Amino acid sequence: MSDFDLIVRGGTIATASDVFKADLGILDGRIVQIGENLTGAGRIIDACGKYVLPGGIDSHVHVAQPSGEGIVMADGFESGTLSALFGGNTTVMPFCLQEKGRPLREALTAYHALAEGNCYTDVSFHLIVSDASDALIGQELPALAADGYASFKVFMTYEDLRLSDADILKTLDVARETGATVMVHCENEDAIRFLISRHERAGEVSPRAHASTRPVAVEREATHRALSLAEIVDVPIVIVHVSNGEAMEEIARARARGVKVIGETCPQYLMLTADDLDGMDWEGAKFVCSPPPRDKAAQEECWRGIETGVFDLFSSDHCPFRYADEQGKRNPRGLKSFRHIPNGIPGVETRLPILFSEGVMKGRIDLPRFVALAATNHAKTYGLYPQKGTIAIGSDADIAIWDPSESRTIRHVDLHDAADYSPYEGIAVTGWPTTVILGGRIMVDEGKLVGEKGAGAYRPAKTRQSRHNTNTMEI
Ligand code: DUC
Ligand code: ZN
Ligand code: ZN
Repeated sequence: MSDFDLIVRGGTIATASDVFKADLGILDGRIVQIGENLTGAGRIIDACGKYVLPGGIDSHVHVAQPSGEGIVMADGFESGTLSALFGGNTTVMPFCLQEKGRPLREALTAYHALAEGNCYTDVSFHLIVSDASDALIGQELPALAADGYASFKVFMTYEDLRLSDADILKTLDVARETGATVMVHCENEDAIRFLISRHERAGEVSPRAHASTRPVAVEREATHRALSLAEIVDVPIVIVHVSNGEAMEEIARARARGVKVIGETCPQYLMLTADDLDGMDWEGAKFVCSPPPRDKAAQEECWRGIETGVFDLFSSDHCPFRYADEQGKRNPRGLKSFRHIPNGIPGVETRLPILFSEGVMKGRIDLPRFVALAATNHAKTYGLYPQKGTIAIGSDADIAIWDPSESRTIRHVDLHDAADYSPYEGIAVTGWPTTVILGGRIMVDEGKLVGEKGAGAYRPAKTRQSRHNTNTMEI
């Protein structure tokens, strides 16, 4: 009988703190040995010349999310997690949206049914609070947090989703009581409405106006307000999809005051600018997301945030809509005004290759920082650590083997999502995750899918309270 089911031999292993050469011994889905010259396995993977990294965790992904009348999100769990897998991820965290006036449990039952048997990666869910009713705040959220749904997203924008400051305070307070984590989308809806009216009156309705009606000040003000509300309640907070240096300054200032804040940025704020929304024939719609991409200077500021630790999380905010589709970007109302173009862009498969190529290969960050931004910090922030997000004895054998010499040009035809374009089309990258292992099962072998749909499963998350009780870590 073999000692291991699988050995990964001869690779350079990196965690968020160390880089070393060793073999990994995997048994029953977990890492059981890290050592030299391991032998005795049913299967041995030769990882010489490769990096052996924790499987990526993308903690900001939208799949199968109701997106308004006549609009359909391109990915469900099957294509969304397949695409994530090929991009070196082994866990993704999508959002379960509460329908207004309805219990969240109802939406969760339906969301679980969509995920069940369809996932290529593991999944864990965030909850979107769209209606902070007394029942939700008083009973549902505390019970759900204890049941493994330990993160709530609130919006300061979108007419049908935004919460008042009073409702955000209530949600933050439940998070404080239960040890859940609140993620905030920071943009001032009233200011956006004002600017949209002004643009429409002037006949400015093309996709470019999406960026002009959501300027930096809209995000900066809301970021400041969200941080102040968290400070008042005295609870940690995650500021998601930060796009620019002014919002970063708010985060740094709040930290200096003692607020526990986790900052997240995304590939679109490193690789795109508002000029991309200027494309001919409405092509700019392909880049409509919120907050919008800014300018070259903001890209540099976001890189500085990645290098210096303003950001702990690098997520895709994968939110896919097809372009040439009446239920997507080119829906009939969206062709008349930018404000009906669904917000969001695909990117779950390209997140890590972009960060690796632009970050590690260009010398902006080292391998441990890459691992922290790609996986470890997501697991720590959202209560999945140390089962997920690291290479350690006892952790799930979720591993991405990267070939640092593999050069590719990003082309949507090579990707696995169900959108019909990539906003990163034509970008050259060096380094790609060529083999991906989920819970000890080889899912992608040298670029070929060998694993099965349904190999991925739902994983409950721990609240901060239960993390303290079990001595697991936060960032
Ligand atoms: N917010 C997100 O987090 N994702 C896509 C769209 C949005 O507004
Ligand atoms: Zn958002
Ligand atoms: Zn999002």
